[in-house]
Amino acid sequence: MYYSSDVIRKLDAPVLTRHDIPYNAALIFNAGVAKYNGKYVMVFRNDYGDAEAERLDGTSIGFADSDDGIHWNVSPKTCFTLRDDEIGRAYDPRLTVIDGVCYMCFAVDTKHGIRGGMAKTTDFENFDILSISAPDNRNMVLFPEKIGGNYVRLERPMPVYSRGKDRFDIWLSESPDLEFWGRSRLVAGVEHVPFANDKIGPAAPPIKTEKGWLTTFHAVERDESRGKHGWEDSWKKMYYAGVMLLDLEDPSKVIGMSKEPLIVADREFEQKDGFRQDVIFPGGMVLEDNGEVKIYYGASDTVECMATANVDDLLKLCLE
Ligand code: BMA
Repeated sequence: MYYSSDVIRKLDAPVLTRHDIPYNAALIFNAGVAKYNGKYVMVFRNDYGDAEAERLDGTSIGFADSDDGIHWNVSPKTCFTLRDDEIGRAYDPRLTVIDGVCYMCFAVDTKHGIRGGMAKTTDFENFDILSISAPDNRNMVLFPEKIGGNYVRLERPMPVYSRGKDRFDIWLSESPDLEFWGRSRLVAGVEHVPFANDKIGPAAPPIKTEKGWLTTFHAVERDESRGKHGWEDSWKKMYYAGVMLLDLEDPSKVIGMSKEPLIVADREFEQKDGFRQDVIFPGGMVLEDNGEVKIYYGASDTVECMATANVDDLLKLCLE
């Protein structure tokens, strides 16, 4: 049984729930957050339907902004939806700002597999899609600057044939233009994470520190003895957040990672309520000038939460 690390300070309540949304919303979670033009900006996943009846009808992405990163103003309309004959939905958005442009990575469910998409925007109303990967890949996060002349992203392909069900790992690819991606290499395998027995994947986009790129990741522990933990008949997975440090010049090299989870579902509303209980999924990490790191995470696939930690404490966890 794990608890959140001592370095983590959680807010007492979620920063965003379905009750804050001016349109149909059942589950609000797995948001991407960045600082942009003097404000905090958030894109969040909204699974809409009827939460009371535990029914979901579809997924959209909504937008909110904030002056302090805690209190959010939600836009009156959703900002991004993909749906056609082939594509079912876009979800789990992540944000990275490079040179005044906001890049949004997202997952795309299609009839022919799960793909990873990337788009750019400056106003959160108009999005240009730059690339959508081959299946099966998702959980993409873009680094906030070029490294060695190329854009770089972390990603999580799903190699079912060769790795067996759900033995998924964290990878990295490079691109000269955000459209063509290559030079792919492994960053960390699920077997390298002591608190995962199922799969791992990227979480929030990395932040730059003197010691390396600091980034959270999600780590999944499967427990076959678990029964009903949420809306479904059974939910056997627990999602923890971990933190790791990647080399500044070659971020496919892991300098170190936390030996225990960084954030665990240990609040009543993270463990006992919601669609899928015991799920923590960071999507945004903001480093403030005073060394505070704001970590935004979806909890129970139901609400969006925030915790803070000091950057030096996070680095220490990776280097211990
Ligand atoms: C993953 C994704 C996430 C979700 C998690 C737990 O496979 O669908 O969006 O948070 O499962 O349900």
